[in-house]
Amino acid sequence: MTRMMRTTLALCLGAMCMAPAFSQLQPSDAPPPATGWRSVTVAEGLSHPWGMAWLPDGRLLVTTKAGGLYILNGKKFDPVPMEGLPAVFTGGQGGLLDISVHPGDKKKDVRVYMTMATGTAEANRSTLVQGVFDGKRLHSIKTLFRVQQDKSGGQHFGSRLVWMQDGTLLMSIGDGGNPPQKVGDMLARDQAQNLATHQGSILHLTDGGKPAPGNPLVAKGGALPEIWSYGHRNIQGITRDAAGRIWATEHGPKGGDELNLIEGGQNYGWPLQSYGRDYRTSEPVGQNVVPGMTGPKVAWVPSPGPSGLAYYTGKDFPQWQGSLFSGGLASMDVRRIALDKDGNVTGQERLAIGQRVRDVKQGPDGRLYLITDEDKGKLLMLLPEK
Ligand SMILES: [Ca+2]
Repeated sequence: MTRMMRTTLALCLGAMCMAPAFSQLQPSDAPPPATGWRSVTVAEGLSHPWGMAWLPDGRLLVTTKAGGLYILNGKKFDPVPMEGLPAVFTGGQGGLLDISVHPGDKKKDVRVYMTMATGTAEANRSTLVQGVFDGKRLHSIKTLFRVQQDKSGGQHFGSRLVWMQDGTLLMSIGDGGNPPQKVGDMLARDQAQNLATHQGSILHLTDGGKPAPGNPLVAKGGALPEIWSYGHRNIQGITRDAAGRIWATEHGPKGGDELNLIEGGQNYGWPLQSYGRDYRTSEPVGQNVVPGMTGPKVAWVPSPGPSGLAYYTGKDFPQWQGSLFSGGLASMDVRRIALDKDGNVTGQERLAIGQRVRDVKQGPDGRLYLITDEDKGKLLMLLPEK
């Protein structure tokens, strides 16, 4: 009998066999290239586009970081942004951010939701705004939700939106910034573990911007009623898959960007659990694995800078159906993340784009679309290779 067999037997002599020592997630480097695709420019010229959403009539709305909302007519963006949008704070990563259309609005008047940084360099916060698009213009613009406390500086606002199957809304909020940035009397980073503030969390809201009923952390003393999950650093990609599961990508520190499977009530660890290192000290931030905290499904080292996340069900690429597509700012690519039916990551590939990818969405036509983060940003469409 070998030593290994004796060990295995010993593990089974108790009340039950212990589960095999769980395999720890290994960080992913840049994956191999995907083949069989090409990108085509649909339109271009918007300065640093950030988010995109399709109207029920098939037209596309695109936000720009500087605060403009543009509509794509045919192959050209209207040269003038829509009027009436609130002033946004555009310092650092701040600006007009994500956009989403109410999934229940199919006729002429549609509710349009936008996330943005509002305020000044000294006092700003992530904000959710709603307007009604009547086919030509946006009206009845109002603020639905504001993070309950100001911060200073231009780091880590989030902020992406995704609708759940029941018509409620998830909104991501960044942790507020890197040390020595503070929010209140605490390092901003540590606010991600503080359920009494919104920083570093995903919020679960009604379509009117109120706390969705039944949020799982409400029973925890002191948890703000909007918080759905926490321990996040800065989520800039979020989507829902065909099974209704929510996936989100977040920026880690230096290394340690993550893909997480989001479930209500879970603590995703930041800054106690991470695969990254502090920018200033290069020391690891937290531990790779912390009991009681939910670890990522993918940890990328080095950091691609993920922004925009789509779940693909289209016909152009049958072999890619059921995969996630994650835009990369620093990596200038899109990562295809293959999933099995149970939501396990089974592989990754890389689609090199050559420009910073800010958002990825599947259009109503089933095609994959990207926007690039440039002075003259492009709307790209992915097609099978000729
Ligand atoms: Ca984490």
